[in-house]
Amino acid sequence: MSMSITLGREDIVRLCERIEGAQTRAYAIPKLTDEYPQMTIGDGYAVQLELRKRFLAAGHKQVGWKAGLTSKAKMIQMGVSVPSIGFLTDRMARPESSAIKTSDLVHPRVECEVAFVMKKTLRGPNCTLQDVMDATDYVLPAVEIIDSRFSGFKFDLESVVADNGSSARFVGGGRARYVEDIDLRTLGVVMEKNGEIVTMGASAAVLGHPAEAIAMLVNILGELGEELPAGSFVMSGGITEAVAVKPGDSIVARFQDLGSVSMRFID
Ligand code: OOG
Ligand code: MG
Repeated sequence: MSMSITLGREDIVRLCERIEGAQTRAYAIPKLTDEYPQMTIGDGYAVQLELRKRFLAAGHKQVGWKAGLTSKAKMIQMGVSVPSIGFLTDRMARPESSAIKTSDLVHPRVECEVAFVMKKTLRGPNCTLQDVMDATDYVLPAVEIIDSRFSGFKFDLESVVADNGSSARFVGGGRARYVEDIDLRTLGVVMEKNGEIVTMGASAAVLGHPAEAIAMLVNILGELGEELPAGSFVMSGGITEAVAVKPGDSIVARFQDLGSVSMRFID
């Protein structure tokens, strides 16, 4: 993965403003590589960093990170075969069982993920699954509401990284567990929409073990010169493909050993 930055400062700021406009005012834009076909993954992360700095300057608080495109189901659904990372802020968090507005989103989709809360700071390179297990305080079930800002939910890795990995909202809940008390690799998950099962899977779908996705995230952060601080809330990536939602829909994600997470969607 090339983390080299080829775009000049003006282009990075320009692309950041384009993404920020689409995110905060909920409209779709063409993928960035249509205009910048040469842009690299490093350029995508430079745009994401610019976006994070703007949100933090505006008073948003970063609560953690997310790994994306870490399961085969997601890679196939999106046509991208390399995982990505993005940042999570307090403004994206929603309480369990809440009504989530869709009018400030473009075309939301929901996905089931295992979330980790860290008790030790981790740094790449060479962060391993075992390092992650040792540094984890507890895990909990989560639903991520992703919302690509790109038309038709179609993008490439460079563009989706700049768009902060389609991050929009997330809901944590259910029952928090210590990693030593469960088998994190074989957790089954079932997602219901309006009372019907729409997708299901097992946590091993995420790089063989969700902690592997957190190790990958720490190693990407290392390449970007950053660490994963203790206290971070980290999502390991959708286990199944993402499911589109619209006003009126209700979602229940049932996780083996971790309880369930639910929410409904309104206009
Ligand atoms: C990119 C975000 C992927 C996941 O869990 O795989 C992601 C996308 O699919 O829009 O959050
Ligand atoms: Mg996700």
